[in-house]
Amino acid sequence: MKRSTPYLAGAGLLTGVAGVITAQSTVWVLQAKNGPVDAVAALVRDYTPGTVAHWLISRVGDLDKPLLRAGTLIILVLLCTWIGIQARKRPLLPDICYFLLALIGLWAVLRLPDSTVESAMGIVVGLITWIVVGRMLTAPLPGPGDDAGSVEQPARRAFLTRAGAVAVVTAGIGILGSLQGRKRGKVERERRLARLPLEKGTGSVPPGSSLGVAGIASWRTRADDFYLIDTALTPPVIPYQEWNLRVHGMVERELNLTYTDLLSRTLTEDWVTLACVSNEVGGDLIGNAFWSGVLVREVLAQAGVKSGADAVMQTSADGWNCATPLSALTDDRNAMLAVAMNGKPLPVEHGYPVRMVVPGLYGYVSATKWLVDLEVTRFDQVEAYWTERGWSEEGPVLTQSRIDVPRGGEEVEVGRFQVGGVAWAQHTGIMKVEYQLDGGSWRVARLGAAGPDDDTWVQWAGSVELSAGDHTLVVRATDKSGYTQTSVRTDVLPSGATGWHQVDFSAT
Ligand SMILES: Nc1nc2c(c(=O)[nH]1)N[C@H]1C(S)=C(S)[C@@H](COP(=O)(O)O)O[C@H]1N2
Ligand SMILES: [Mo]
Repeated sequence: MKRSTPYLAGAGLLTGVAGVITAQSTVWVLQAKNGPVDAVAALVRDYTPGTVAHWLISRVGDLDKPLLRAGTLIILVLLCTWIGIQARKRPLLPDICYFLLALIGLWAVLRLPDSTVESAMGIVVGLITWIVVGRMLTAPLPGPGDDAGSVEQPARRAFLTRAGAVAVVTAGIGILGSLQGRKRGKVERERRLARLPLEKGTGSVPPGSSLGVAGIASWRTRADDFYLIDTALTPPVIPYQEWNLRVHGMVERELNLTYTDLLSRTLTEDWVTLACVSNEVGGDLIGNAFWSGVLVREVLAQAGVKSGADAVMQTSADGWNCATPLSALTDDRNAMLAVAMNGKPLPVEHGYPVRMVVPGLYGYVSATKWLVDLEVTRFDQVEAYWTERGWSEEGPVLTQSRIDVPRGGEEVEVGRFQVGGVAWAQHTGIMKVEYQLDGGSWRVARLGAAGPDDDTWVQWAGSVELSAGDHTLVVRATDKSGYTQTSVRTDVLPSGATGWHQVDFSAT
């Protein structure tokens, strides 16, 4: 045995462990099902011949699961140790082996029915860790051509420094990952068990809001399907007991509200369509949900807004902020501190425990998730996250319409064909939607019902007669202020995209 062998073995072992820890931490933090360790253990369980498995279980009783996990880990770590020993002799071997092991891991995860993309993310992170850490640790060690493979200073020092750093960093990641995972688990339990004092619960969908055309976005967006936009790498996880909202700035009385304070007030419940300013024409960064929460204007009235104020700076637990026109929070549009989405406590990703929902404004100036601070102020005294980055100060939602059927590039049958989609002008309301086939005359679409106060999108539908060949469908909406969407296409920056949505498709 060459004297470098123990070092290489150590490098392999440490690499193996580091990858398992980063992979598992990723899954903890993302709160995904089926971490890599358990998934591979399940794979081993399922492919162990029944008689052997039965015999083993009868021997070890209740310990079968911990032993299965430990056994899987020991085999993996032994393999990784061997990979380390081979690393300098066969330079390609480590990467190939890590790749194959990751493939097995991926298979183990994806074969389980309740796995998600997040479950697989752990494997990807683990593989990257293996490849990077494996190189880092073996690089300082002598290769086969070097002086009989003995490890002299400074190679030894370099190796030990790197190994120490890897050990400390991975231990840190593991501890943080498991803490974050545990906190998230606790919050998910608390969300599941919460009984909010909601009168209308999940809210009933207004009659006639759905036109029954297959392919149009469902009028109510399920929380799972609702678009997600934020700057948080991992969402803040805030148990409701720890949540607190400070209301301060240009007010007569500073307020500090707890979650229980909020729930003891009368809750407003309302359908509101939320949209992102970065939504391209035809894009899907928009969703409609039934929200429940406390009216912001009641909270502001209690605090007593001083004259001269025209803005409210909202800050999230993760430091993100936005400035909202005071008038939009105090007028009749029922801006709310929302605690529920579609009748359930807000999902963590959508701002649990409390977020702001303001009908008619884009999310980046209004819809703060994980909201913890409201400062009544003046626009000329503040700059917020997105306005600092070139987006406009005020963010009213622009009147827009989208074609959902047909999809771009779709091939449909010749003859009569139902087209449709959605249109929105939150808090103004959609008056009319028109569609145009192949540059012909504009035809008026059928409209579905909107939610109360016109704070929601509407579905639209129409029918066209299709000949064989390529076709183009265009849509435009007119809102209740009488404004018809301009055909001029503008970029989403700085205040939202304008222009008509157009879809090219063909009929055969
Ligand atoms: N804390 C926080 N809140 C935020 C954001 C953010 O980055 N951080 N993004 C905003 C933007 S740009 C939009 S469009 C909406 C999106 O809300 P959703 O992810 O629940 O759909 O949240 C808003 N609230
Ligand atoms: Mo957004």
